[in-house]
Amino acid sequence: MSLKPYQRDFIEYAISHDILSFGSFTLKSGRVSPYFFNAGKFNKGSSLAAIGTFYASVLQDTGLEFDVVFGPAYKGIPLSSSTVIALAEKCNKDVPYSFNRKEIKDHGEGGKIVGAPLEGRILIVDDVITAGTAVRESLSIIKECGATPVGVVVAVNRQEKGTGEISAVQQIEKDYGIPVLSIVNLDQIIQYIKEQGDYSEHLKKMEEYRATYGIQT
Ligand code: OMP
Repeated sequence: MSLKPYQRDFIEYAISHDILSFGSFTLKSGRVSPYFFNAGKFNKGSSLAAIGTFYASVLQDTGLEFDVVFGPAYKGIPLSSSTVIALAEKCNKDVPYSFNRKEIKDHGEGGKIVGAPLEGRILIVDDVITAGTAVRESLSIIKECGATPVGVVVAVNRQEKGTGEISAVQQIEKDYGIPVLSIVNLDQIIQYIKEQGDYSEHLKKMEEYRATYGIQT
């Protein structure tokens, strides 16, 4: 399967800005990975504009319908805000958005959710799915508010096993009956590396990692 132009642009952007890097990284799950995607490095105006446009491209590509975008604290907050800006500016779609506080505020306006009320069909915008823990937390926040999650979009789907033999993404799709979209997945990153040849020293480690923690596709 060939990479779409926006997927290729995304991988090139992420590598050239050191957002996607290669080496040895211990993940939240305890797995030691030969690559890491650090969304915290979308740390200036032009980067936020770029990442918002990449998310908007996936959403346009898939045509998923939703009423409100939800950005989980912390990294999902700037990602979801830049996504709704890109949807308004590039797709003529003015979508409300909100995010959660990690700490409950008991004064002023109070509460856990900031921004638009979490009502109707909710799309989660987050950075990465590995074992799916972060996304499951967001799904329970949305359900607690009485709203309906209709999908998740992440920048990178690492295509790793969850607790069983199927991937964390497949498990979420099965448990919640919603699609999990991504700008790119691990297979597409590996495909890009193969095509370029520039990162060949990382290829073997990436493939070994996929063989250990990935799923059979
Ligand atoms: P899970 O909760 O296991 O799905 O891991 C996803 C979270 O891990 C992300 O929201 C990040 O906080 C972090 N992470 C990255 O940011 N980039 C990666 O490449 C891998 C991870 C990770 O620790 O798995």
